[in-house]
Amino acid sequence: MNTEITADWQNWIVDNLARGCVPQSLVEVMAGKGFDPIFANAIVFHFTNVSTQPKTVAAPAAYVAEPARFPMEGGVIHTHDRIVRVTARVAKPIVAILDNLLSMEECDELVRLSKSKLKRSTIVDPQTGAEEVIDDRSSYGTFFTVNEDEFIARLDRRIAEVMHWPIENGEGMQILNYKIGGEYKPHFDYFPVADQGSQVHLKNGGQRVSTLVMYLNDVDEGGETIFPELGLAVAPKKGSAVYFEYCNSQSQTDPLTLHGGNPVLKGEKWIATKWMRQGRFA
Ligand code: PD2
Ligand code: ZN
Repeated sequence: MNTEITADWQNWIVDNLARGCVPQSLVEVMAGKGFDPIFANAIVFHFTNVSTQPKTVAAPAAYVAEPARFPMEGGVIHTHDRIVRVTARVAKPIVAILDNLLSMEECDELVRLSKSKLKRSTIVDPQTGAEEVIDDRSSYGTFFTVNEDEFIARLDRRIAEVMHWPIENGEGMQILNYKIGGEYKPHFDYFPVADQGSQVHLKNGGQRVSTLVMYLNDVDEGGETIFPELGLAVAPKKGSAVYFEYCNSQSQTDPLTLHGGNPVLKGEKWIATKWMRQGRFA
């Protein structure tokens, strides 16, 4: 299936949007010509954000909020093996704080299994798509593959139930460790479609749609997960988690989900993160 876009196709999209064609109709034509529909969606909606009038500056198309995948009422989520409590929610963007997601023993086991495998964390270079080490992300991390063993499979199943999204759309669980001063400056977890470097990552499973950050220890001081647009700071608490979602059915992404990890001031910080994709992630 085609996930490359030539200059001719880009011109075709821009011209048709300028003529007033409905974006969805362009996606359908592209899908009929062999393009991956998720990719076609992302590209067409990217160009809806770009001015087609040379002398006017078009306001970017605002993110259109849709009904949440995550339940926006009720205090508990019954998973196959554990009752998880929802202790706080934000509606715009969709954010939820969860308690009792992992047991103390599960947190300790994830840390124990990861300790000897840690490597400096990377980010995706916006131009090339290559994984790069930068000062903005000073953690050490490692990944488990989905359903790697019985223990991880049980957690992956519980996490998918909490995120209300198929287990096979999830990337492998990532474990991160921050020492004193370690931080992750504010960023988006989704891949900006306008960045050339995003294209290679969008090919496998499409866009990221939601994130679950799980806290594996209590941090003595600092290390909060922050949402600067909301003025929200979530303090790490062993076994708890913060969930947020940011991609709608039109592949638009929600910039209000800008978030980061504050520097650790005392002690260290261990987290597990799960990212969900639009489609199956291989
Ligand atoms: O460590 C965190 O709290 C954090 C904050 C923001 C982790 C991530 N993002 C991430 O791994 O994407
Ligand atoms: Zn993040």
